[in-house]
Amino acid sequence: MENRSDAVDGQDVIEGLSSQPKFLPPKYFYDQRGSQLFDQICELPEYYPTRTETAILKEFGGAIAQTTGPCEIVELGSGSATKTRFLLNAYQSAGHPLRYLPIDVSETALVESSKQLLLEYSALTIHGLISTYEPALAKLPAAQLPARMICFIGSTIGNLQPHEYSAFLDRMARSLRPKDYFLLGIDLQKEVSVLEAAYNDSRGITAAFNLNMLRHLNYRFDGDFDVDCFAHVACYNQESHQIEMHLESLKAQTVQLKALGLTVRFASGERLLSEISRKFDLEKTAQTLAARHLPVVTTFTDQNRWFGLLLCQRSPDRC
Ligand code: AVI
Repeated sequence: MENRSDAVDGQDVIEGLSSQPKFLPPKYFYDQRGSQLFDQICELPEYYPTRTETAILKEFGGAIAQTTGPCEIVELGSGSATKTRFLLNAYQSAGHPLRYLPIDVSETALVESSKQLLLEYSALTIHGLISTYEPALAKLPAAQLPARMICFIGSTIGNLQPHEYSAFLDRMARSLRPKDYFLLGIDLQKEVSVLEAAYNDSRGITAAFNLNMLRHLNYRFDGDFDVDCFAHVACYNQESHQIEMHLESLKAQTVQLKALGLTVRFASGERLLSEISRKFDLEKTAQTLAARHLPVVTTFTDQNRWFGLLLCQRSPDRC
């Protein structure tokens, strides 16, 4: 297990809360409570992405293993590696060697899931990296199998801002050798009512997840956000094709984050953007990937075309 996590000093919080309109990076959702709430979101009847992508992986894992042949599986944001098991099962059934390189910022999640996987798959070798994506991709260890497949599933790519998305795809292309694979999970554009229900669930779990970010900031930066004075708001922006999740201030208030030396004023009704979740078009995404030396080899989707899993293969650079 290698630790390459980068130091976090809250500079991004200062920047986001000093901007107009205010924003916060979605990484602050994920303290221990936030990760638990996210796991609960994945089980909600309204939140279709997880179960839809899982069903796609279950159905087409064999086709993926057949296309790539023996290859090591790198996973960005591996978490509890629940969905990964469908890939490992498929590679095992195909008689391919099992080598897995999970990358996650949470040491606990990485160690616990790796221990569990090693119990379940006797032929598996694991090289874990405790890291954010960028440093991990920049320094992946030398491949030990003929090919490598980097997986970025769960539509986490949808939480990147457009400029981060472009930079991420460029970095991905640089991290892969020609003929290596990139497996990308994307949530697709669909009826607004389905999308908005997924981020406004009837049990209020998504609201608790959103508001927990403020508790996390209080803990981390000695803050005094009164969580009861903010409300969860999530709506679909049809022009940008993205869910926008906000924390709305329920009154005029001042908040301090002592560890950052920061005082922030909120007007009544002022919204702070806590997350975007972009919804993609299959054909346009394939064009973007092809332009980045990552042409799509096979597209897997569900019957409703609600979620897409794109298997891309790194093309050689042309001079
Ligand atoms: C992690 N990510 C893909 C989730 C999403 O759907 O954008 C995060 C999430 N936010 C609210 N619900 C789920």
